[in-house]
Amino acid sequence: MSIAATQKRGFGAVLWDYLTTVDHKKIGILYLIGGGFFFLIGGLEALFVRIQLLVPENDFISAGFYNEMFTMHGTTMIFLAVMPLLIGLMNYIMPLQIGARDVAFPFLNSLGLWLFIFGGVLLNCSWFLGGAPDSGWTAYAPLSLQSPGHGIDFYVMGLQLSGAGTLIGGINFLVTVVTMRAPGMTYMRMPLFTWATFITSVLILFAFPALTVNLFLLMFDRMFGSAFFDVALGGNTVIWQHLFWLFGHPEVYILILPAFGLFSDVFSTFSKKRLFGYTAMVFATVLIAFLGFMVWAHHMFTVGLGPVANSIFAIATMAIAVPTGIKIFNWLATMWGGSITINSSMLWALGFIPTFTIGGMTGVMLASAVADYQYHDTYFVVAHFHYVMVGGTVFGIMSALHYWWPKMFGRILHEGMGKITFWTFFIGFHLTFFVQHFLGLMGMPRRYWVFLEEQGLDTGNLVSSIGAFLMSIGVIVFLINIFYTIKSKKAPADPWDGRSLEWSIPSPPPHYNFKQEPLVRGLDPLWIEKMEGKGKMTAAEPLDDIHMPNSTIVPFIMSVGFFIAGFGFIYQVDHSAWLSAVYVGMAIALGAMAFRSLKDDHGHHITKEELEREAD
Ligand code: HEM
Ligand SMILES: [Cu+2]
Repeated sequence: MSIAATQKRGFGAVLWDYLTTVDHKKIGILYLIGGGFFFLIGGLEALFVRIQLLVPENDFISAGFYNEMFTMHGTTMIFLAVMPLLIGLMNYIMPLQIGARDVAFPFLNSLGLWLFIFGGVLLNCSWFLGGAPDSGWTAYAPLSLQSPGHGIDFYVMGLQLSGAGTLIGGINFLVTVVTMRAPGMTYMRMPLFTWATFITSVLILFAFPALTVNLFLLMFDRMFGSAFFDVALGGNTVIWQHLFWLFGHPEVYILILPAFGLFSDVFSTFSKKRLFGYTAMVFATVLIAFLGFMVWAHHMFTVGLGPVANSIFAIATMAIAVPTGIKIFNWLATMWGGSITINSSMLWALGFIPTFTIGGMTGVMLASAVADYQYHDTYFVVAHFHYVMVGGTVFGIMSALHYWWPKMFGRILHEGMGKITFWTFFIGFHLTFFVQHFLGLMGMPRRYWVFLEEQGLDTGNLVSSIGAFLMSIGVIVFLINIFYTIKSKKAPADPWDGRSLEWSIPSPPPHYNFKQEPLVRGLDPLWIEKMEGKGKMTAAEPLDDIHMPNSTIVPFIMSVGFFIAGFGFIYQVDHSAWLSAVYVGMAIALGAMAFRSLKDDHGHHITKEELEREAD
């Protein structure tokens, strides 16, 4: 594709461009659209739950449907909404921050995206085909073994596909950071968001295989008559829990570390100061990631592992508060004495600090094994994890969107609407979840369909549901903001007086990102050049032809193949004729792989002449 192709094109051409793209920026946008779509679905599911719990003994939805709602809400939010939104941001921004022209494996990047999309679609097909999964996002055996219908089978196949996509994406980011940094971009000069992407990728690399294996075991148990989790046949149900949380606990750090990285960039940009304690921040990130793998059994205190195991896991869990505390203090110290701008992006970052701190404190409470016998499976836990996951990750995503929107779409989001979004969501959030701590302490169990009249739970639940609607209003204002902004005036390359490399190129960037790779001379490279009066990056190479990968439809077709095979695996239990779908689907996927392996594709060059014609 040449530069001239950026003129107006028809809808079909744009669609084809996005289906075949291997450009990390377009893939990032597709992740944002996909994740955003599933965020709305997951939000709708949460509203169903909250409407059902609006008043005591409500019969708005049936008990079975309620189970499907909270299961799909949790599953969707974690796997299909928040994680893809983060991966979208990482995909778009990280290569720009290290001065790269793309990720290391553009083809795989596209494959990861389409596997996520088709996995998510497969999972949600269950709504229309006889019922969604209903044994919680954790799908504990034996509950998940005994769940009738195909809901859990959709869970298994859908998550297997999108999980494979995530694993592929993580490996890609890892290799990109290791091999594609611009000259001078040493590890200790990388922005914290890039560091977080790097460490998050390591977590994905080690955590997701545990999920993959677990899903395979459940698949064999449900579809092919094995008995890994079936106690009656000599299996062990606790194995599911161990493998699930061996994945599941690191997963929450996969969700929170990118947000930590983003906040570090935002605080330093809008305080006009170098990040306080940069080295400590990097090591705290690494330490949190490491400890994240050591604490999975804090989800299993009540299983009966015994006092020794419980104590070890309790102490290890509490230890995570130390590096997290270091981070909180460093963010505060970054703002200390800085010249602070409070805009929409910064508001989310400021709102994050107290909110996440509350989540951290309830986390330490839950880490106390003895106390957890009381809290376990009550609304206290629901309050805790929403404080960290919404107060940390969703706030982070919102901050990031306001911060990088001009870079990604060339438009600045409307400040007034941005502030309305923040305040309605922030107040709604605390209304929803703060009271849940007390509902939990009063004994309201998690995942229950109704509560009774005289239990004293009415007011709390009412407040909680009202808060959820307030949050929805915030989200709607944000959507209006997006559409409103399409027509606003173009954003400059560097609207926030930024410090890192992504602000040194036009908004949105050309598809090759950097005309010439920049020379990095320290942390906050763009800021260094500004301080020395140059204002722009020095090139590390002469202007020359740029080598770029070609677009391809093959990853899309490969994912369609796996999607078809997924249906085959699910329904072959009912009738062996469905095995043909397995064969057809796998043939498509393997055929696409063979095609990819056998056909040489050397990419294309953007010539020096074309680059020279392009104005700065
Ligand atoms: C922003 C608005 C949100 C609202 C109003 C909301 C509300 C709820 C409610 C009412 C439940 C059911 C509790 C129960 O009865 O067990 C729930 C469960 C859950 N939520 Fe959310 N939530 C929101 C966002 C999120 C986000 C962003 C995430 C993840 C990143 C998330 C993850 C979960 C999980 C994992 C569960 C547990 C599901 C299960 O028990 O299997 N939620 N949420
Ligand atoms: Cu955990």
